[in-house]
Amino acid sequence: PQPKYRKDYKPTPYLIEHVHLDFLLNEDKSTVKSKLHMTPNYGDASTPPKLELDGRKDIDLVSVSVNGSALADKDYERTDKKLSISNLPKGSFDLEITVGIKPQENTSLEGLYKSGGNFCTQCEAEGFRGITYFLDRPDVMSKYTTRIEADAKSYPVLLGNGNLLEQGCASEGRHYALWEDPFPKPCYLFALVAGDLALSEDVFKTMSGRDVTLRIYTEAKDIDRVSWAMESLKQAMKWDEETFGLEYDLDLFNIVAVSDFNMGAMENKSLNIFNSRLVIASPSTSTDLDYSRVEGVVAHEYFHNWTGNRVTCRDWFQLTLKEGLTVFRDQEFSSDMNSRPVKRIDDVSRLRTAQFTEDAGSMAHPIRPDSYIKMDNFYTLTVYEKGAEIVRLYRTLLGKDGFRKGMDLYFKRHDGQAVTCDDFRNAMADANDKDLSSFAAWYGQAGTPQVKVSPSYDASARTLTLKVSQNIPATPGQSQKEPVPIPLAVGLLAADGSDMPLHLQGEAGESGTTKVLLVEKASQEFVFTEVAEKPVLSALRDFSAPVKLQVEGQTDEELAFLLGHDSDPFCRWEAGQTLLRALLTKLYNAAKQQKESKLEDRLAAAGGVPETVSDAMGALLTSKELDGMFIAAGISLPAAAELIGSIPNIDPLLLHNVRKYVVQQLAARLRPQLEAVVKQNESAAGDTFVPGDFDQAAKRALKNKALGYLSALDDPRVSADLLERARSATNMTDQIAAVAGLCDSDCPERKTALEEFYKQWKDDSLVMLKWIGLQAGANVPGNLKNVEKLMEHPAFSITNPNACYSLFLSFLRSSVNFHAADGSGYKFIGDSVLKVDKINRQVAARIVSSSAFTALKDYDPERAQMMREQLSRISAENGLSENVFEIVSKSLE
Ligand code: BAL
Ligand code: ZN
Repeated sequence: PQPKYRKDYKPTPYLIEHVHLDFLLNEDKSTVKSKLHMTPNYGDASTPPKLELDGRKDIDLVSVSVNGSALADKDYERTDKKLSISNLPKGSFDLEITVGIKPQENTSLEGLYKSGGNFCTQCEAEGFRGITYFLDRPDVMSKYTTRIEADAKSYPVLLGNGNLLEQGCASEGRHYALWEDPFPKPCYLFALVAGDLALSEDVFKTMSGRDVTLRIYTEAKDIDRVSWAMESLKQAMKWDEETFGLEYDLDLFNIVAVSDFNMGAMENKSLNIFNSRLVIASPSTSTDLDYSRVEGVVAHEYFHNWTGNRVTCRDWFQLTLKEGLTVFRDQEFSSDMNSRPVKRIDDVSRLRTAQFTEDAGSMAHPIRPDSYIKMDNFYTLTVYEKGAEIVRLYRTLLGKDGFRKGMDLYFKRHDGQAVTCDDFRNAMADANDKDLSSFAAWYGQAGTPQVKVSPSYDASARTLTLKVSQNIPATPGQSQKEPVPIPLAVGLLAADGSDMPLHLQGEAGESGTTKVLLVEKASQEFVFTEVAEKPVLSALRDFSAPVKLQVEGQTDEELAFLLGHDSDPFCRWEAGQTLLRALLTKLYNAAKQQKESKLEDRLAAAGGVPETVSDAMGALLTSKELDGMFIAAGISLPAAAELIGSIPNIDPLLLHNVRKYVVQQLAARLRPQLEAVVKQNESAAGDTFVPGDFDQAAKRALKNKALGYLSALDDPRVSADLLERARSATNMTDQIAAVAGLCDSDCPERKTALEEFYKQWKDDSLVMLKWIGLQAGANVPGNLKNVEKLMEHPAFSITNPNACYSLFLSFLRSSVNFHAADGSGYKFIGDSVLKVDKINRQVAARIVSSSAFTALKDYDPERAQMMREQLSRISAENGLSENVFEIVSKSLE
């Protein structure tokens, strides 16, 4: 397969002003008739160029005509991927195409397919070409009308984009609906749904006083579990009006939940289609985390109506234009709805564990990639999460008002257009009269910048000098890197823990207590004056840029001090994490060096867990001033993924055992405090679960984190207590935490808890996903056999993406079993990728791209070799999808 390159972008020679689609949906074969009003976009060329429409080989072409005349064979040509038409008339013309497709056989879930007996679509990025031949690229924006016809009994609900124009009976028990979308859109935003669905309805009054009807559709059995999604939608609509002055533009907004969906959800114009796990929520079946995901994703898809739909991308290389910006917007929304510090910590943790890993692996790419084989492979953490961090840089530099001015100008200039990331940056720059051209480097370079800060205090001059340097490591295809502009927010703490006033040399006046330094060169110096005493540096406040920071000469005592006092919540949390990362690294290195004695003895000989660390964790655990959610995040150990890459040739099993040792040591030492915390945060009998109540959720988070620590003690009393909790829990957050606490140990309560959980929830497929995930991710040695058995279990279905993600992605997180020294875990994933690829290429690609196979160079040579063997085996497979091929071949380079 040939890659596509960003540099090769050319405008399309034809545009499509209007699209009329007529769907005749049937059980065996469905027919799609399209009538396209084509307009020339080729300038004054004397001969109209060839029209090349995208398609897929499973489309059955029935007829094609231009201006009402059927085309002769010589006028068109078909390949697996294209329909090329020549001898076209000059000027505008109508093109009519009729095709046959078989949605019921479409297991890729791209284009039109069936889920739970209902028809639905997923067209982003390039699924529309599986429905009919079309100019399947985002810079072709058209107005659509859609007629859908199907059997009235089996498919009573017929939904399309925009407004319902008419509906009625068709022949022989069939009915139809005609929809019109007044806003021009690219075909990736097209959607239809035909099915037997229940509906929940509400109304939102917009800021200009218009009533918008809001409808959520699900299978009938789930319809009483959509109130949280509806509430979240209304909050998001209100927030976007208040924050950005953005109002919804139609009188109807539909959300449909389907159970088979490759992604989380999709922002089709006025007809969002959602993976059911991101719509359906109830206290007994959903955790606090599930609730916050529903809130965030409902908002994200709604926000796309402006950032993505009204202003869309010129080409797919620009994906971060809409995704980075929309993730930033949903992060801000969730911060305003809940705890801002906790949201920031969660987002940074995710970025560091998953995006930093991606940025250092074989698939590393800039937020605006230069090339791809399959666009589906670039819906990545880099494009989404790092992209959101780059949008955040503008907000940090320009301030809230400056950022809003930039957004306003962006919409004023580009509403109704398909544009590029440069257009967004220019709007930010022009609205604020600033030169932001150096920010282009963030869009073009992969890799996580490493920033080193060396503070030195001169007592006699009362100055603090910060030497700051940056370095971006080489990534595949990019050996040389330019410095990027890095806003580095810093503060200085006095000995009493208070923030010192800041005076930056060369700037008049005081800069408050947090100063954003703009680091633009490979190395730079900044001097603070009038610094009355030797300060403790608080750097990268609020994680002001997506970089890895190292503060030279920082001691454990300083970190403990920052953990106790920093006014910046992110830096406070980060100080604890830095302490723990340093400890894990030190213990790992010690354990690695002397292999003779027992691991525990080796770790104890290396100093074990020092009191500085356990005291700091103990103080955090019992803090009265901090909320439970923050404390739970603060006492969590950094994920293994944060250390892989920073320790060469890592042995992941040894790292797992070192982490386990640290957890056990902390649990043993802090046991009385942990038990007290559990008691203090127990919910009172009769308490009702209130969705979105932060205080309640914070108590649960802290209690369950403490129980998690206690479970590491392998104490039969703790296991018995956890089993009792699993049985008596009144909400899923507590129930799943109790079962999870038992999952990594071989105690008898583990089996009982899992069996009882299954009996209780076997009829709820969303809860069963949790049950599958818990078992597949367990770190019990030899668990692979159970995971293989799970694949045969009725709760698992290989054609369902959620089930695959729960089983395979959870298994990838089991250090003990995925990284088993005999290579059995790697072989299992190799086999599974090949099996899934024959059914659903996007899911198969997601499994392999989430695996350590894409970062094999970070692992010990034996493991790296075994991973390579699996990659070679996959790449040799006949009929391998382009999706999997792209990831595997890059990982083998
Ligand atoms: N556009 C794909 C799904 C999402 O990011 O909203
Ligand atoms: Zn999105």
